[in-house]
Amino acid sequence: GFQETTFALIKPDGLKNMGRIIDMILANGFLIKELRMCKLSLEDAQNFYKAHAGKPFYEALTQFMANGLCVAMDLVAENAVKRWRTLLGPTNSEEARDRDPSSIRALFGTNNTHNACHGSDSLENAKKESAFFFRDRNFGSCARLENCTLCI
Ligand code: YYY
Ligand code: MG
Repeated sequence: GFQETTFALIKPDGLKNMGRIIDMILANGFLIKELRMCKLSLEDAQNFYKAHAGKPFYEALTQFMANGLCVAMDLVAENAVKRWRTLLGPTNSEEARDRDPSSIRALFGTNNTHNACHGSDSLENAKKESAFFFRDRNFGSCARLENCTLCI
């Protein structure tokens, strides 16, 4: 099968479990192609979740996302989009604890808003979300890793 890249974000409530979350990412066979810690402005958070603008949870969600550090990652694997969302589990962490107790949201999330991590829902959105978080990435001649094959 083909390798694909999805976009993952550890949300502010997940940061304290960053090590355990990255352990699970690696144990499940993903490569981490890009990783950066960052803080979203409220405007960034509103833009990231613009598909949910107007919903009753939008205000609380965007305030929460802008209220601490996030960790943005590009994850590479076969069927990465689907496999990362499966590893995340259901959106609501309380529901995740019933339906998929070994999922990331079951283990590290709290409720329907504070759910530890984000995962893109399509390849198209993964490209858009990654482009936003890694927009100043140095394409082409990456000097960080010698003989690195990830930037092809
Ligand atoms: O893609 P996913 O994150 O699993 O769920 P979405 O339905 O796209 O919602 C995005 C984000 O919004 C979710 O991760 C938490 C928050 N949210 C919420 O606070 N309350 C809801 N009832 C639904 C979603
Ligand atoms: Mg979504």
